Amino acid sequence: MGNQTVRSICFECHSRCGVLLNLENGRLQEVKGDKEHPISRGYICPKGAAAPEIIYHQERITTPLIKSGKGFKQASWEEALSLIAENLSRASEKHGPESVVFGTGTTRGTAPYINCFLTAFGSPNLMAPSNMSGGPIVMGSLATSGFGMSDPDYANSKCILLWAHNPKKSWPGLYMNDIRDGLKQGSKLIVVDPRRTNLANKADNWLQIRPGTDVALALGFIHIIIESELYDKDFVENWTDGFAALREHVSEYTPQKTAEITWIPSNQIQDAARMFANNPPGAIGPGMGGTSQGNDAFDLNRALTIISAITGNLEVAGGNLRLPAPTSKRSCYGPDHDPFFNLPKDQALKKLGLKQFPLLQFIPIPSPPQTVWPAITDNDPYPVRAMGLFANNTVCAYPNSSHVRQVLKQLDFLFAVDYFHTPTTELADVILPPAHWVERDDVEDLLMKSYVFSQPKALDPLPDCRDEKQILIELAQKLGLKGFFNNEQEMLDYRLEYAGLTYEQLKEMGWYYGGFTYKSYENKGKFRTLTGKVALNADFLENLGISGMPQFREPPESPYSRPELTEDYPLILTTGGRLLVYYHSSHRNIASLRKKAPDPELEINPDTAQKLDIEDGEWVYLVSPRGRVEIKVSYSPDISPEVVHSPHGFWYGVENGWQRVNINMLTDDEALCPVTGSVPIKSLLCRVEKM
Ligand SMILES: Nc1nc2c(c(=O)[nH]1)N[C@H]1C(S)=C(S)[C@@H](COP(=O)(O)OP(=O)(O)OC[C@H]3O[C@@H](n4cnc5c(=O)[nH]c(N)nc54)[C@H](O)[C@@H]3O)O[C@H]1N2
Ligand SMILES: Nc1nc2c(c(=O)[nH]1)N[C@H]1C(S)=C(S)[C@@H](COP(=O)(O)OP(=O)(O)OC[C@H]3O[C@@H](n4cnc5c(=O)[nH]c(N)nc54)[C@H](O)[C@@H]3O)O[C@H]1N2
Ligand code: SF4
Ligand SMILES: [Mo]
Repeated sequence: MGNQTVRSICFECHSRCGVLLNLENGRLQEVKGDKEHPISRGYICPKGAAAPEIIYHQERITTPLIKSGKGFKQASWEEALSLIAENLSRASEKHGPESVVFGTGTTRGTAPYINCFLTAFGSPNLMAPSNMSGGPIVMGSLATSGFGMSDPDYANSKCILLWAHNPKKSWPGLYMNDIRDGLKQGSKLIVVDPRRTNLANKADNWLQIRPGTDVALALGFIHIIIESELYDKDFVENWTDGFAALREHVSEYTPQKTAEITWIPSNQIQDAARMFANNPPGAIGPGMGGTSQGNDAFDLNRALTIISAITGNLEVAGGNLRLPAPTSKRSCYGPDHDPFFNLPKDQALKKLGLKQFPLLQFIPIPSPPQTVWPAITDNDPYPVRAMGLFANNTVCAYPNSSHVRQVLKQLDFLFAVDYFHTPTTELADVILPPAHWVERDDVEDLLMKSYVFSQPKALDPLPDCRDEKQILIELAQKLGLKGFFNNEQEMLDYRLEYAGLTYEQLKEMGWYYGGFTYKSYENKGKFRTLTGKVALNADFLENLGISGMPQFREPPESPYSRPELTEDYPLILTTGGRLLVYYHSSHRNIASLRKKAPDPELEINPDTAQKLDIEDGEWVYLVSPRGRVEIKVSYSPDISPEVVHSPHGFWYGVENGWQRVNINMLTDDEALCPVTGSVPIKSLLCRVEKM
């Protein structure tokens, strides 16, 4: 077979870096960055380079498994899929198709096909972590400007504002070239983060915020920008509604009051707000997680969109661009997620989460996991009895892991599709082994850049592993579903319909670029909102019990909202700042990556640690009102004395690791954002105990 190189797209994370896959005698030897890729330009991170280790890992699941006693026994695909089909049919016959829920973790390619499957099956219930990931960004900006998410055009910006976002670790291939280009051309940099990250260290202004108080800071910014008359008067007059009400609303957020709430010195807040308004065009980067993980996540993303709008930065080069999404609603994040486009209305209205979060009827976001749990435990609003999980380590990913685990155990039937055993697959009745991204053809849209790439496979799946598209096709056949795809080709082409391409054509081209338009509202004469203008006061939401303007809410568990807890839990905990070498709970079993970050480390200010007589490198207990984990102390002068930070996703290699080192043992799943269902995992109370 000899040597061969296949040009493809890495899918170990969402950055979609271009890669060259070098094969020797049919075996993947090496992954290199592709210099010709328009965005990553040759960059590759250690996760991408580790693909051969992942594919040929001795722990990879390489055959279907069926639960047998306390363990699993190997099974044929025929047996495994028949068992799944039998159990899904049983649940559906007894309790209706809505009693079957499929879940995905962060989008890993299969989501659009899973939606189509659920439609054919008749269930409106796709569960995903969108409520703590991009969902609140989409909801907040759609409600304000009529477009769902935006591309921060850093490369052409004169002021880059990174808000709860550390792209050097989380989106290196996607954003770091742009940020470097922008900075090289003299762009200012403002970072809002409780930790002095590498980018915060380079910033003209680093605002070390008290976790969970971002809405107050954003309202403070708006106040300063308006009162200093630094807003774009033409834009505000011609293209926004509700300015007077907004001005009145933010009047209480004086620099003084904002400083008291956020613990950032008031002169610094004023400097930063003025810097952003005085250096157009300015681009705001909200990342995807940090601004979506609070009890006021909807309001934070509305407030950020308002800052962008009143400073004249919407849809201008160097500002925040509207995503044209070449694959439109067939993109992996597209509204094809939504039963309202697909199912009869009475069935769509059964979507879990609608009862608690009525806005989900108008803005298509999958069901928040926390709205699925009561259906499993209490038949509320109706029974959910069977579940299929694709690429989701549910137990470790979602807040309050002991609760999540208890809930999953109450299902009649659970199947999971994963490369490796996890604390979640352990609970499954059937486990199916998927093909790795190197082993599957796929369509990878890079929404933020208006690109869609082909991801041609370089290898066939290991003998008894299967492409998830194929798994869905075979399951649909077993269930006798009408209207689902017949082959993978149809599925790939379906994704590209809006781009007017077939997968074969895209493969020839490598990628398709949809381009951006600036100020599209001028041509159209309107924004895609109810009034045709940017809603600075979205009073139409008041019918749904949602305030027209962003409101700061004190985090549900903070020194001010729960002062009685502070004696036992004196520190503020924020979780989940990304580590470059890991994707969520994955990759801990990959030796080359684990070597780089072997232990979960608690970032703590040395002054705080010393007062507790705790040394650098010491293992301690970290305790919240919900539980206790073990963690290794890492002294960091870059975090304030009242705050500590823990990464998420650790469990592997530690006996009962999901319980002992998984930070979601401490997080809360009850105090949700009332509009989006977001969970406040960036701001909790905790204490550190010596072991
Ligand atoms: N390597 C790697 N990359 C990833 C992922 C991964 O697991 N690993 N996950 C991907 C996914 S699904 C997502 S959603 C994105 C997330 O992407 P981002 O949300 O951009 O995540 P981070 O880059 O870690 O940035 C979050 C920053 O917010 C700061 N922060 C913590 N609490 C607060 C707060 O209360 N206020 C403010 N202003 N800042 C706060 C943290 O210190 C951290 O530096 O990352 C994606 N990229
Ligand atoms: N405390 C805290 N918790 C958090 C966060 C935080 O910041 N703090 N961030 C949250 C966010 S933003 C998100 S998006 C969620 C993410 O949650 P998840 O996406 O569920 O994250 P993972 O733990 O990586 O679980 C993914 C599983 O999918 C498997 N896998 C990887 N690729 C594939 C594939 O192509 N096919 C299949 N079938 N399996 C695959 C991996 O082996 C892994 O076991 O976590 C959330 N959890
Ligand atoms: S940043 Fe790393 S893991 Fe993510 S796509 Fe690029 S190479 Fe792959
Ligand atoms: Mo996410």
